Amino acid sequence: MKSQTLLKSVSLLSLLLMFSCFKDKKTEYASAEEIPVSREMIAELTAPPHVPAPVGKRKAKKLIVKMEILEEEGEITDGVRYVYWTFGGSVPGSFIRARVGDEIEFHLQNHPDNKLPHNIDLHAVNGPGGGAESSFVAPGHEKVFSFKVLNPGLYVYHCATAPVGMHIANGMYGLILIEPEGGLPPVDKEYYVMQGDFYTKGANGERGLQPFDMQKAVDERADYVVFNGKVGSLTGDGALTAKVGETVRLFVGNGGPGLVSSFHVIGEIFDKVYVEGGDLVNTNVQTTLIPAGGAAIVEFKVEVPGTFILVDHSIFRAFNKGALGMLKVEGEENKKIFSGELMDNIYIPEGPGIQTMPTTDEIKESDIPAKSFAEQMEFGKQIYGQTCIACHQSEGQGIAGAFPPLAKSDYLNADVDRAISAVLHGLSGEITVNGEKYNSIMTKQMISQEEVANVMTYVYNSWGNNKTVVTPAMVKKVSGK
Ligand code: HEC
Ligand SMILES: [Cu+2]
Repeated sequence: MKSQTLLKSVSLLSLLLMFSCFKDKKTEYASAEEIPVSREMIAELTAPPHVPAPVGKRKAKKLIVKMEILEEEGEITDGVRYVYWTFGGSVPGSFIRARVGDEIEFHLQNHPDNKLPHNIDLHAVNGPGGGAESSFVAPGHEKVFSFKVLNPGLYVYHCATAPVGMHIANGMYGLILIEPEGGLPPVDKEYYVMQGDFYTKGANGERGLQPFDMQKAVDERADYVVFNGKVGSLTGDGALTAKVGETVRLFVGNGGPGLVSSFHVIGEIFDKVYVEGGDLVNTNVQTTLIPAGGAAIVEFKVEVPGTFILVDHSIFRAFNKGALGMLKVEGEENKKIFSGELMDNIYIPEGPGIQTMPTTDEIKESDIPAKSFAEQMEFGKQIYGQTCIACHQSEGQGIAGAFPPLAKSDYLNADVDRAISAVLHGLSGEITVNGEKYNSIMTKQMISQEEVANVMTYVYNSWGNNKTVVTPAMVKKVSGK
């Protein structure tokens, strides 16, 4: 009896041994710590949305990273300036790409023109403060420390100098990717996207140089929530691109400092998500949570052409605070996968009869005509708040690269019939508003002619426009009915 149990446990043990041997075969070394480094190499660093070349099959190396800290003024949105503190001159900071087993010699350089000391905490480091203590560096100095890369994954790095929250809020964060031995499987397109929340003394859109607001940051009342440091960095000319049939990999980080991201791409499903940037791969995901100070790798194949919108699905952040980016996909339509609109049928719940469709083509009887300019403004403001605000924003400022401004819009002020037509019939194709090109679609607005007159009057008599009064008769003329 006894010998039998012994035999059993011995065979179990050898099985276990075999299994662990097999596991170790993959890396050849018992642990990442033992992977030897061959030569030295200067790390390629890239500004967002670009990433350095994949590590592929290269051997572990001594990788020299030279990161320069720059404090510099930039624009967070049109007319709103902000002093960013950056790793490498961009927000998020330069992307670092390494492999397991690399020995990273990190040079943190604080530019002599900077005003403050800084440091770096890399979540890819096994060591106190993630390197923060060893890298604390005054303006005009360079600190060097080194670490062995043990764990694969996508990691956040950030400044950890007091007040830590303020350094992060000003843009001091970025991503470091540690690829496993042999590299990640190749894909067609790779991009670097990182969310961050910003807190300014003035409200969202308030012009001029805006200082950081500590109290709002403590309360987590963000004025801006953005991808890649500013409103509109991934729209218009900054949009990400791909071709139909390609697989896109996004390295997505969240610098915070305060908010968690519900990362989503409108019109796509993530085929794969490396959850929290680690080894666990989830498949067929609609929205993935990215904690502040965390990351995820998402991958998806694009099947049809079009513009796919990247958002934080805490959706007011996307449409009102800036967390909106674009992926433009070109190529052949595939009607089998997505048909587009096939029909616009008349739907009558009570069955066919002598009912009429309320459309923009005729004035609804329920519309009470405005009796005065003041009433037109009041009704118009209501319509604006119900329909136009979602895209053109509360002060008519629009969203850079996506929705043109109505405030001080030269396009609007130049031609009233053309503007009325945009609302009545919709508008698409390239237009130029205040020197910026837009090439998007505004669908026709389902409001009556009376309402069009009111909302246009409101728009023309707000935000520095030319004070045209639009009458229902003018709308009727443009509608041709
Ligand atoms: C779903 C988003 C959306 C809504 C809602 C919307 N628009 Fe637009 N609007 C756009 C887009 C996009 C364009 C630019 C179209 C293009 O690129 O050709 C535009 C263009 C315009 C323009 C001409 C360009 C300019 O900036 O002067 C006017 C005027 C305008 N819209 C007025 C309105 C009014 C008034 C409403 C509400 C009744 C409204 N829009 C509702 C998206 C929208
Ligand atoms: Cu700092």
